[in-house]
Amino acid sequence: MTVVSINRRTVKRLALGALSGLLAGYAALAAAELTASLVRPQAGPVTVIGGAAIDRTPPALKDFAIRTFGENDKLVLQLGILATVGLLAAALGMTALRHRRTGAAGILAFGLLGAGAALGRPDSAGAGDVLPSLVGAVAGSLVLFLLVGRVSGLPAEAPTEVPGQLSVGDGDGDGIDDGADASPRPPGPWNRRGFLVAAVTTALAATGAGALGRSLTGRRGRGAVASRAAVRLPAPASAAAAIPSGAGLPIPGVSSFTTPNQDFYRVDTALVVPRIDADTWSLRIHGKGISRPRAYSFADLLQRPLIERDITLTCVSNEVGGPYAGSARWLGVRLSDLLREAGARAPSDGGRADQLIARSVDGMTLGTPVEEVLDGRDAMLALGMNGEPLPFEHGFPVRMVVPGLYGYVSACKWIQDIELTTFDAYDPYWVKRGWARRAPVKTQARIDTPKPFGRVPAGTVTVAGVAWAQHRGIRRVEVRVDDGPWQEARLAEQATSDTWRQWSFPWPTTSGGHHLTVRATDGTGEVQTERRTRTIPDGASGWHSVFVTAG
Ligand SMILES: Nc1nc2c(c(=O)[nH]1)N[C@H]1C(S)=C(S)[C@@H](COP(=O)(O)O)O[C@H]1N2
Ligand SMILES: [Mo]
Repeated sequence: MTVVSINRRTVKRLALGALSGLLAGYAALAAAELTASLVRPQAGPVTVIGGAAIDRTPPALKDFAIRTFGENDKLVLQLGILATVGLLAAALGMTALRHRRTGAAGILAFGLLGAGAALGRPDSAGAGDVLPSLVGAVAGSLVLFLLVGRVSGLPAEAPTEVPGQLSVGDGDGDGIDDGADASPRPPGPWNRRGFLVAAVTTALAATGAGALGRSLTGRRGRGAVASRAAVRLPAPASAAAAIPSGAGLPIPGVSSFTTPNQDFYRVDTALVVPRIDADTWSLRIHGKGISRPRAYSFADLLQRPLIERDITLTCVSNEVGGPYAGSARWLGVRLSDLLREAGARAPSDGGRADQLIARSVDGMTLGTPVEEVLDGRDAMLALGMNGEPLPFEHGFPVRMVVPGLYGYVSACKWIQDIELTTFDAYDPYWVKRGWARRAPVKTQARIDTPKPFGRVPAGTVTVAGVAWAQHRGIRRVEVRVDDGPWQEARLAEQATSDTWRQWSFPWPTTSGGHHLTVRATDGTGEVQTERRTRTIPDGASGWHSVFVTAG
């Protein structure tokens, strides 16, 4: 026996150990997802660990992820978790070659971690949530135990392969060394066929379990899909003002005045989009100063007089020039009506509560100033978005929309509870993570065209984009070429002060590279600040600038 062949044998053993680990990990996840489909899809280990990871992500890393992966951030996170699980499983598989019980126990330990994460989720439905992780771990450790048992016949060092030798194992007749790791014993023969059969069986069974789980989960959401399909949105009692024909400029590359639902940006922490059956949904309103707490069904809200408004929504995580802004026509119930009926009063009117906490079915909490909700602006519980029921991604059946405030302090999707409290008494989700308690939208102008580092032809080029300062409106937009003077851009008509406003600027180019910079002035006359700030704690500020080459 040469050194080379010993190494090759060792490598083969390790590879088979790693493969056993990977298959065990795969079986564990598949069994877990199947169990989750029966218990609660959101309780699956990848989802709960992903959720726990999101909750613990430092703001800087979250911003990096949003910047780098955009709306694929959740996909990247899930792939990262799968890759980590794969690596750990392979390592446990190799460990199990020598210490079979340790390997299997390792998988069980990860199952306990998953179960702990499941219990710690804010939307945890209780003890049943631990089942997916635990069932998965038991399945995984059994698979590992079994597969590694078949590999143990392949010796790492001793050249004991004797054709026709009978299985020796540990004497219990299964040819498997399943205990007393320390005491050396003659290994059984390498059972290639046995391993192969077990490995393929595991892979097939896991794939089947996973597919079954996915289809059961899909079926679970069917009630919600049907309830959404059955929604007939009534005509509003107070229709939105017609959008002036001059509000949308016919310039290629400019964000359309109304953002179609399928293009609307999405920012949330939900790894699984909640699919709520509108027929069983209800919303509770209670808390400080609410003398008549009550619950509303979806039908209750639909029967009320509805308002329809064009409102632009912006995310606090939007970088200067970033994509997280969109405008839609929302249909909903005036939130101030519901609150006043329940007995609420604005702090300026002697009300004791200054913060409204909105809670979603997935455990998210958002804190909105009560004063703003009651100050006459069109704060609403939206049921419709651009003429259809809310898409699931955007909060079906009901979400909040408050003009002028960043989404994280106002726009609760999948809302199920409204509680009046004080800023002193309670910090919602993002505030606990370092973001500001109060966050009115900052004035921003964005160059949509030309694109950064683009090439433009010689002659006059149309520079254009959108500007927003929700609830204050946009009074002026100016463009600067390189270090030249500020020149006034042409403004599209303003629909309302709650929507963004398009602008354009004819730029007579000179050949070469140029910096184009834009700034807006809001309806109060305040010029957008040049001072660059990060998104945290209360939104990015500074001027948007693009570099383009002309000629
Ligand atoms: N339940 C829930 N609601 C939420 C969030 C969330 O993570 N969960 N994110 C908020 C944030 S940060 C923003 S900017 C808006 C985005 O709404 P959209 O995804 O419909 O554009 O939703 C808000 N509502
Ligand atoms: Mo946001």
